Amino acid sequence: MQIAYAKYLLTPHTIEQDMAIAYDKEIIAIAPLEKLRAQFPSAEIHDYGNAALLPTFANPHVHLEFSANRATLSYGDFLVWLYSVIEHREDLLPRCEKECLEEAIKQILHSGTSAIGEISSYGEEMELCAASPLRVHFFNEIIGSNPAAADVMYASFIERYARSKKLESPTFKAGIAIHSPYSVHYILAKKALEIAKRDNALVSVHYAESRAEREWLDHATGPFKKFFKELLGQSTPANEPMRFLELFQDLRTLFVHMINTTDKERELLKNFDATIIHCPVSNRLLGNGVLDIDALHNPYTLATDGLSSNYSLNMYEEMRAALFMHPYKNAVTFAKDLIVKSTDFSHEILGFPGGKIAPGLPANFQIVDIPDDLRAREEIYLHIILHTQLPRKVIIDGTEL
Ligand code: MCF
Ligand code: FE
Repeated sequence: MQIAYAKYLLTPHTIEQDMAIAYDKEIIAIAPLEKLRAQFPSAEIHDYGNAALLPTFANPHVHLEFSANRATLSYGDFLVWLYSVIEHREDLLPRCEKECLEEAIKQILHSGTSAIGEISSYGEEMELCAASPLRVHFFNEIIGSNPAAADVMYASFIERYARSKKLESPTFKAGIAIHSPYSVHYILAKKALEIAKRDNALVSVHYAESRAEREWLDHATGPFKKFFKELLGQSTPANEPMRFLELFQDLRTLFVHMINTTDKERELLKNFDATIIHCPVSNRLLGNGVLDIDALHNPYTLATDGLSSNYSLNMYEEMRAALFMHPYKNAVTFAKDLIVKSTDFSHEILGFPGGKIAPGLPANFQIVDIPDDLRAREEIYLHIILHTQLPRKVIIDGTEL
C-alpha cells in the first residue's frame, strides 16, 4: 500500500484540499493524510507538498504510425499536406519502427496521458500498443474510394480487425476507423460499419475537416477535383454527406474535426451516440480553421491528432492551444472544462475506467507543481494549463513511471 499527498486533489470535478489517497494498483481510499496513516501504518508515504494530484488524461485521436514526422509533411493548406502524405508515406511510415513507436508511447505517458485512441492504417504498431501500459482503443482504419480496389482494402481491414480482436484485454480494445467521406466508398463504409454494429465496436471517422472536402462533397468542385482526377481517375465524390452520416445512426462514433459542418448535419447528429473530437493544433497547421464548439449539439473533447499534423502529443500543449484558440470563452471556466473533458469524459468515450480519483478505479494519476502564490483556488485548472510543461510524476496502475 502507498499513500500520496498533495495540497490539492482534483477529482477532477471538485478541488479537495489537504486530502490524500491510499492506493495499490487501484485507489483504495481518499481521506486526510493522518487518517490514512493511522489506517495503513505500513504504507509508503509520498508527500508532494504544494502540488496538485489529478487523474491522467486520455487522448482519443492519434496516429502513432506517423510519429517519425517532424518536418517531412507540408503544412499550411490541407491539400498541400495531403499531397505531401501521398508523396512521403512510403519513406515516412517505415521510419517509425519499434524504437520510434516506443519513444512516442513514452512521451505520451510522461506527459500525463494513460489512454489513447490510435488510428492505424497498417496495424504494424498493434502488438506494441497491446503490450504497453497505455490503455489503447485501437481503431483499424479502412480507406479506398475506388470500387475497383474495394475488395483488397476490405480484406486488409478484416485481417487487421480480427488480429486486434484477438489481442483484446482490459487495456486494449478493437475499434473501427472509417477514414473519411471523400476517401471511403459508400459500400465499403457500409460493410465495415455492419461489423461495428455486430460487435458493438466504437467507430472513429474524420469528417468535415477542410473547406476543400466540403466543396468536393457538395459540388464536386475545388482542389479535390484535380486530386481525384489525377491520382485516382475519379470525377465524382465517393459519398453524399447526409447519406454517409446516416450510416452512423445506431453506432457509437467519434467524429473527428467537424469544422465545416452544416446546420442540417449537426441537427442529424443530435440523436446519434456521437462525440466530436476537437484537434485545434492540427486544424491550425493544416489551414482548416477553428471549430465552433458552441454550435455543436453533441458533446466534444480534445485530442492532439498524430505527429503527422502536430509538433507534440502532450495534452498540456493541446489544452494551451485550445485556450488561446477560443478567445471568447472565459479562461477560468473553460480551463476547468478542458481538464474535466480530457480526464473523465475522454476515458468514458474510449471505454476505459479511469480519468477520476475515486476508490475502485485504477491508480492512474499525475502530480503537477502549483505556483506558490495561487490565491483564487478555482483558478487552479487555468494555472495548471498555463504552467505545466510536464507533470512532476506520473503513476500508472500504482507504479511510478
Ligand atoms: O487527422 C489528420 C488529418 N486528416 C486525415 N488523416 C490523417 C491525419 N493524420 C494522419 N492521417 C492519415 C489517415 O489516417 O493519413 C492518411 C490516412 O491514413 C491520409 S489519406 C492518404
Ligand atoms: Fe487524424
